[in-house]
Amino acid sequence: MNTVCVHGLGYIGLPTAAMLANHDNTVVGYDVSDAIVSQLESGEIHIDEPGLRAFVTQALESGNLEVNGTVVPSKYHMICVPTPFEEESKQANLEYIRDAGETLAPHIREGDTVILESTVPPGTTTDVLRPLLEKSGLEAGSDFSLVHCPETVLPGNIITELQQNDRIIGGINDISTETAVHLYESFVEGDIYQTNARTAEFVKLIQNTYRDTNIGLANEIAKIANEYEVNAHEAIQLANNHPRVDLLNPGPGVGGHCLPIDPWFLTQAYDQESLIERAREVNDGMIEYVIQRLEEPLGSLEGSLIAIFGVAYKGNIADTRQSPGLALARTLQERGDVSVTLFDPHVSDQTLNIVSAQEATTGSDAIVIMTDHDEFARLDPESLTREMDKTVVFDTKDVLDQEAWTAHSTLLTI
Ligand code: SAJ
Repeated sequence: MNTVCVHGLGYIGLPTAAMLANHDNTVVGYDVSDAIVSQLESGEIHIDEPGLRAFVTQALESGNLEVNGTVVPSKYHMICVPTPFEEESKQANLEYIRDAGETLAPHIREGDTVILESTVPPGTTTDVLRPLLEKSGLEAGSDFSLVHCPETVLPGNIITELQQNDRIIGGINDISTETAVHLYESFVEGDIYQTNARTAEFVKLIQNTYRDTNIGLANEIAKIANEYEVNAHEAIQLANNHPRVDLLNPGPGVGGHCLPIDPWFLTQAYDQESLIERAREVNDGMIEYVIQRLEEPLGSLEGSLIAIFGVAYKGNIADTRQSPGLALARTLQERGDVSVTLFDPHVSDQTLNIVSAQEATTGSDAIVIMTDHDEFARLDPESLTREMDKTVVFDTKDVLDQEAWTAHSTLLTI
């Protein structure tokens, strides 16, 4: 049986710790936050993810998973801490990785393996983490193994993807890679590919950059389609029937904690102008585009009330990090004389003043659909538009029944 200490019990660390425990590894989940540790000890799960509560409970009840406020000696140490993005400098903030390295160093023993799962700029495992771990007096690659294995799971489907996705394991040498492969083989059903640490870091970033840039292209195409009075969603679907075309969907921008950030991690040390940065600008610029499109039927938005439907960063989840819906609300409010109301059937954040759909639309001039929650497809146009002042509806995610809504509103699509 492997012993594993998982450092950081967030969106990735907690499900991974439970996954390892549910596959016969002996796991200690460690977090610096006393609040998270005590919440988990009392059986409360602080992360909203389908199936996670039962999965973690199963791991805790089996006795294979314990949570702890201190690091324990283990054969494997897996670092799953956040790497925040510095908005001003467009650089990765590696403070939590450094803290994790400093905390872990005194506990490493000969023969142990340290795995970094956090998403990081290329070179972080060898240039930032390695020297901190070697403060232990042990040498990475000979005394202990050191590996980067990027997480690739999709929020909303984390448990399935943890098990089924392929994994890329990049050690600082072959022995490091092999010892980590042994651990991942205990639960991964996908293929495991072996490489070096820097390539593994790079691959993770290009996966998310590919997706972000593809969405950037779709958004640019949507703006051009609008000039030609072509429905962008229909055009893209038709284009994708070609065997070598695979465009993603346009929308009001790209949210979450990965796609809007990882392209910057990739290019932070690259000083040429890049397509990647341009795509980022296009995606961030979609909020202004949404506002411009609203101004076409409404004129100046001054004095208007806009009902924003969807403040989660994407459909059918409750996570609001880098959410386009909230970015739209902030931008409108910063303009001065525009009021907003928020409706989201998945988000229960007390700080946001989320109201019912009916309350959000009463007296409003426009509804803007900002996420593709399944519930939005079932909204009733007649009752929701009845109490509106002006009946503009902007469906940026192509979720509404166009015929039904056109009968009751001025319907805009992206
Ligand atoms: N979006 C669009 N159009 C699309 C698809 C998505 O505008 O066609 C928007 C969404 O609405 C959302 C944003 O993009 O605002 C991101 O959503 P997502 O579902 O594309 O991705 P994330 O951020 O939830 O998860 C991504 C995934 N990466 C890839 O698919 C390459 C996931 O597998 C990664 O593990 C995760 O980032 C991560 O942690 O890096």
